[in-house]
Amino acid sequence: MTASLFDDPPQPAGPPEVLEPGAVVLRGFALAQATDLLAAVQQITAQAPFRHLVTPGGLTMSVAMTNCGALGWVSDRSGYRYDPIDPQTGQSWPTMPLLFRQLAREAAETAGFAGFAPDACLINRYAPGARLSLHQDRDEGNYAHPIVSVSLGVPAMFLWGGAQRADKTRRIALLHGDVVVWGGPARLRFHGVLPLPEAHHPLTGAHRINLTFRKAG
Ligand code: MD3
Ligand code: FE
Repeated sequence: MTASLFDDPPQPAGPPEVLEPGAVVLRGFALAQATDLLAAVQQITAQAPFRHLVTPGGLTMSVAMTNCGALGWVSDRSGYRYDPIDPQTGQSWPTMPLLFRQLAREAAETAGFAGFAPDACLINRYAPGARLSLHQDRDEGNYAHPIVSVSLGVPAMFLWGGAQRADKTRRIALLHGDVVVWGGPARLRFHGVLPLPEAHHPLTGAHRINLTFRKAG
């Protein structure tokens, strides 16, 4: 095995890094909780398994998804929505663990968004080659609330665009334990994730797991 850019460097939680107003990267913010977060993801997926959703256009997403919290993000041929019921099981989504809620709240507060109380956590699982094309997150009720994202496992290259799909994009490496808060003027930026490289992480194997915390209701 050769050392590469994708190896985790020794990584203390760093100072908040402002990408642009409202977009704040907290390197290593979730590192100390990573094992507990992943154990909670396992509990959640025992009740609400990862699945590949179909877009309104009929394409199957390469990223596998599930949710916890009062609301879950789903897609099918009829559109995108937040739903209190998992359409696959007919049951409520698993409860959002306290650990998740506290981490999201603390990250948001560190980035300048005090009082963030998410009611939805979308959990994305990337296998090698899985990607997320450029999109905006526009299915939430109130864009005044930020979105908090937590990256775990294999590092990914995140694409950060502008207010229009055609705007120039920047590439930002998101590593195990990194947390990013997207609020204010950054909330409706186009963004995506490049195909996940073949790599191995001791806690997730070939996968990357991303948690995104939202106030959807
Ligand atoms: C910027 N997830 O679930 S996290 C998504 O890595 C999503 O799985 C990606 O985009 C992932 O919708 C990126 C970073 C992220 C999440 C939501 C945002 C950035 C955002 C919402 C608005 C602006
Ligand atoms: Fe998104």
